[in-house]
Amino acid sequence: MFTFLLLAALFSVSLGANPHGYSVDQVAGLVIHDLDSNGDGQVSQAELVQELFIKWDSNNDSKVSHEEFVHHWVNTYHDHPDTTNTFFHNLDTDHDKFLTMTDIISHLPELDQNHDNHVTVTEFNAFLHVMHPDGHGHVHGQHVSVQPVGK
Ligand SMILES: [Ca+2]
Ligand SMILES: [Ca+2]
Ligand SMILES: [Ca+2]
Repeated sequence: MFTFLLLAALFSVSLGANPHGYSVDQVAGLVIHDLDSNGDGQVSQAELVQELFIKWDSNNDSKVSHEEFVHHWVNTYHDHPDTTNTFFHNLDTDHDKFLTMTDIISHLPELDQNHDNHVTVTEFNAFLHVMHPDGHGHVHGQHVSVQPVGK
C-alpha cells in the first residue's frame, strides 16, 4: 500500500503534476482569490490587468516575461516548472515570450464567457482546464489518490 502510494507520487511528479498536490480546480480558486483585490468573488478586467502587469511584472516593462511568469506561478501555486512552462506557452498566443494585453484580449472570450467584464471562479476554472497542461490530466491524478483505498 505504502509502496503503491510512493510509486504513484513519484509517477505524478515525473509527469510534472503539482508537487503540493493541488488540482487544477484548487489552483483556479487560489488564483481568483489572489486576483480579486476588492473581494467580491470575481475578477474584473481592471483587477486582472493590475495583478498581472503590476505585481507579476518585476522589471516594470508593462509585460510579463516568461521568466517572471514561471517564477511567480511556481512560487505562488507550486506547479512544476515544466507544467508552468507549457501553461505559459499556451497563454502566450502571439508567441513573443511575453504576456501582454494582446494575449489577454485574445483570451477574454474564453475567460469571460458571459461577457459581463468579470471573471468568476467557474469561468476561470473552465479556462484553466483548457489552457493548463494538467487540465485534462488532473482527473487521472485524483484517480490515483483515491483508487488505493478500494484495493
Ligand atoms: Ca473583484
Ligand atoms: Ca505574447
Ligand atoms: Ca463573467
